[in-house]
Amino acid sequence: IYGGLKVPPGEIPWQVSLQVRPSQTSQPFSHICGGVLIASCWVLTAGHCIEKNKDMQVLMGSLSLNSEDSMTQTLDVERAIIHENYRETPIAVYNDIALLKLRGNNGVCANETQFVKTACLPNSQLPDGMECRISGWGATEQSDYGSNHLLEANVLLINQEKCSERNIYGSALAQNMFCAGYLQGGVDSCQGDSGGPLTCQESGAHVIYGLVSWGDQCGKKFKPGVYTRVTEFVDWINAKIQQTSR
Ligand code: 4AZ
Repeated sequence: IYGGLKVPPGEIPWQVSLQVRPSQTSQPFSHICGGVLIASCWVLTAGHCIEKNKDMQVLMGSLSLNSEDSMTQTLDVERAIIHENYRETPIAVYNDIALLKLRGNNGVCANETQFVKTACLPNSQLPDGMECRISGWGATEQSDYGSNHLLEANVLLINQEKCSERNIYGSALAQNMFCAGYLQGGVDSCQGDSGGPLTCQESGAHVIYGLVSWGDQCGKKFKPGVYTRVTEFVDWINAKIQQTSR
């Protein structure tokens, strides 16, 4: 996160860290992406975060990546479901969404605590200009390697036509993506934040509108962050969860 601040305990309890173990086992797990807890056994993340044939785990309830404490819950990923139309081209990443099913006991995976809670899925579009929140352990203006402590920043939803102008993203911006941030640059998501949440508050509830997806570098003028438009994928999410639980 560029232009971010440290997150206080319990403020973003749906934020998870997606971690992979290198192909040679016995190596430790390391953070690759963010994710969002949407149900006890389900995490939403970006499609480009999934590394096939590698062990994955999810860390939740923790603000710091290098010190596990009593608030931390760590769960294995039982299965990753990448969107059927996920595609990466030199121009953009399309349908950049995936679901992770966690390994649990009798349908219970994450235990709800003050530090671990689910976020809501959206059921309406939001107006341009609304202030929303992004978070993650990704690259900062100080470090390409990311932050050890979870950071957050406020961003504004940017009008789709505006963000499709030639000097911004032109035709690379599809309808199931949206831009958020500031056209003057500075505050943005970055590498390592991918798959993490963009939430907006609606009558007190925190609703997951976007997943960090892509952008032309980070914090640059006229190059705001691009997010997967979660409203376009709610039916897909519900269908996959139902199919898998049957
Ligand atoms: C990345 O490389 C990435 N500024 C993520 C987010 C943004 C740019 C790049 C948005 O994963």
